[in-house]
Amino acid sequence: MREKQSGASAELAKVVERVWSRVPRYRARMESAGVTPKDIRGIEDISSLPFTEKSDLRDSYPTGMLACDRSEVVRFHASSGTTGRPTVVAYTRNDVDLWSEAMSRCLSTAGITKDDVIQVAYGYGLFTGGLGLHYGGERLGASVIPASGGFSERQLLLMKDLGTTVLACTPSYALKLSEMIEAGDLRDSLPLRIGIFGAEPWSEGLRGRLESALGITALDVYGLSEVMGPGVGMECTCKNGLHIDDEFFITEVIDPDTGRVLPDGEEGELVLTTLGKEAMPVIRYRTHDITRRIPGSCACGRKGARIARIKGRTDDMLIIRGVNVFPSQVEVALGRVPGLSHHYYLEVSEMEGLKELTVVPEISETVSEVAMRKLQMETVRGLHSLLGVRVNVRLLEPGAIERSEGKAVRIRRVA
Ligand code: DLL
Repeated sequence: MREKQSGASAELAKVVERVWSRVPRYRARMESAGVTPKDIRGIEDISSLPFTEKSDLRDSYPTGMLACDRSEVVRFHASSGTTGRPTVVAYTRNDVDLWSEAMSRCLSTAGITKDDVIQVAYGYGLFTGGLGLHYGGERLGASVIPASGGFSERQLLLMKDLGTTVLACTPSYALKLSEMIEAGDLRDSLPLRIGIFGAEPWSEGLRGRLESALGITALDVYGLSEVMGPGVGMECTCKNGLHIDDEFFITEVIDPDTGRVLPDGEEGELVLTTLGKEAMPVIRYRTHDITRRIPGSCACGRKGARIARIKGRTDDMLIIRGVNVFPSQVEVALGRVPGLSHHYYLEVSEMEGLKELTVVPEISETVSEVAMRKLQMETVRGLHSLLGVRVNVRLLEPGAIERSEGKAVRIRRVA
């Protein structure tokens, strides 16, 4: 453990030196904070370093943050974001190798072995999900099916004919596939055993739904393109937080308003520093994802940092009549109301500067008008007691919400 610590300290010093000498934006930021690489003697010095923001990457579009020679780049990915230019990220050959290793370790953490058949139904392309899972699976020696997202009938055919044991996709797409599997009564013909679900927030309620519909262990995988892609955090079968490999990442949780580092156990914004990356290392990258570091060690015996399931993003937080509301809390509340289907979205309107929230869930089967009214009341009550604020509810008939094949769009803004 001591050795590993000092290894991480040396790696931190290396990455700081690398960006200082190669990326003018990092150097300028560090100079104005009065820090030089010499000041970084160990991990404990990390808090003297300035934060990095997504806007740093966006403003240096496309490759202003490169910390290697342009000719050493072997791959680009990009995340679209909701507005403006995409954020481009780059990888050297060693970076792709490191990513494959990190992802492969995550798959092992999930209990996957070389004997598994992994169907990767995350999108392939600029999004890091498909290729990230793909390379990790191959590194592990498993058989990988690069199905990508969509073409759901074909997904089911591949699952059956190639004997898929691991399904990797967004939880919302897994929900769509699980409905098709149920409708076609196909479960018994599929050897599925594990789901690797992530790229968007999801709840324990949805985990239960997917596990029972698919007869699998459903595990949470976390990552973001600016830091690497999928493979930053992974749940083990204890399902008690996501393990983060401290050979590759340093994790901190900060108060998003003040930037103060919070003690383990306290909820705040996750900040990540990469170790070993060459093309686009990040120093104290503000993810805007809300979580906490879980103190103590996991029952599985793995050492290193563990974070709680991501609760949401600071920028997805809605303030409804003064109360902070996250889409993930809505999902938790809806999951507790029998008769709802796990498909939902939030409609946000604004009147005279005040936000109004309408929660729009889908019911799981058509019911009488009386039963519908009862369901409506239960949903309103359930949301009120969990969120602490009264919100509007509009129930939709089964199948009314379009099924997502990638990340679900949960928030719809209406005039
Ligand atoms: O979503 C990488 C990924 C692919 C992760 C496949 C897991 C599986 P981006 O498109 O850059 O990268 O989006 C990153 O998605 O900052 C979180 O807000 C959210 N996110 C990712 N994983 C989870 C998760 C990929 N397990 C952003 N739970 C992140 C909640 C997640 N949110």
